[in-house]
Amino acid sequence: MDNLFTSLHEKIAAGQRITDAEALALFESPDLLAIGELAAAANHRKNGDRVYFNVNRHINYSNLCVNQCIFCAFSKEEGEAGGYTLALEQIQEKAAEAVAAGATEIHSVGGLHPTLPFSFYLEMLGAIKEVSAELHIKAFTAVEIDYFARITGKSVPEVVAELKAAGLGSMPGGGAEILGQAVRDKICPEKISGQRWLEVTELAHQGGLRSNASMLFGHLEEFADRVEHMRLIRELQDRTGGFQAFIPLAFQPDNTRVPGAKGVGGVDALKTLAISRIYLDNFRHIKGYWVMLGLKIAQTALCFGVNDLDGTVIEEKIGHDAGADSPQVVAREGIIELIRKAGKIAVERDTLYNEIKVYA
Ligand code: V47
Ligand code: SF4
Repeated sequence: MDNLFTSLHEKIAAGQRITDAEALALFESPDLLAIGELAAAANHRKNGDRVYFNVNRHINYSNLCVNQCIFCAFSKEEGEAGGYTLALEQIQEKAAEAVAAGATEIHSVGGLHPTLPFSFYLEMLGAIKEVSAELHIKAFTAVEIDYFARITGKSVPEVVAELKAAGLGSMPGGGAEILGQAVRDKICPEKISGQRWLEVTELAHQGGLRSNASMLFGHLEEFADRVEHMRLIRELQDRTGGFQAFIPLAFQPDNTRVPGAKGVGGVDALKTLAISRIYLDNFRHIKGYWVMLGLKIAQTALCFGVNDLDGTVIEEKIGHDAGADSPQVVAREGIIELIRKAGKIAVERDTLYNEIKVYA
């Protein structure tokens, strides 16, 4: 084991890539602090002491979904109690609220809606831009983009071009879950395959959209599935360079149908974030999404290779419907405080990581 850490320290100092076998050995190692040290060193080479966040707002336009992923507590079937679809005016109200709170980004995703036409999504983008042309809209995962292509009969590049023309700025990283098909068959059998998620994302990058990549961990997957997932993501990033951040999402078990579901422990969360930092040498940013991690682990993760805390969020549904006990919103000052108390420099960024303000 000691040999593992000595050789990995050398690799990281030389900016070299670690292998799948080494990543797996890290997952199997009990030495959280040694893993954290490697990750912190890898992060420091890329980002120094800077930790990024943005001021944003989530708008989940609808929770109706034709899929039934067993880890999802957010989606409802048509006609089921609790199902909703926002009207364009409601979306505009939420966007206006975001602007008033100083937001630079709207993060918008929804289920795969049984009946809404593609024109709704184009109109939604236009309606948000009408509120403020300055707002960056990060919306629609690769799963939704694939669905739009299917309901319209258009190609993915056509769908991407139309969404861009209507105001889409970039794509969030959802829908990746675990890309390996054996796990997908168990947790989200109706969802597009991992291969298709990669293909749609590659086409979106080629069409000029940046995106993120997420990994849902802590359900039925093994460590080897996490490593395979990161390998597929790393390979795609080698081809396109279109990813901005990697986001390990800690599974929240309440109201889900994952057999034997338990929450993710702090050690597993920190280890997974740290290993992703070490393994994904071609990613500049690792995002600690505080909604799923909780604020305390998200802050601690800043000493374990994480350099981005996402945003102020406001009204998050996907994690909270599944029992996340983090707050609904953290104000700009709250995020800055978390970062400062971890001994780091808080930097407000826009969605594309242009620096807006450094809180020295
Ligand atoms: O794809 C669903 C996950 C994702 C649960 O790109 C769950 O900046 C935990 O991708 N427990 C959507 N996770 C969220 C997402 C995201 C969030 C923040 C920022 C960005 C970004 C992307 O949430 C889904 C799925 O993987 N999810 N159910 C659950 N029970
Ligand atoms: Fe639908 Fe997405 Fe939930 Fe799966 S994770 S059921 S695709 S909303």
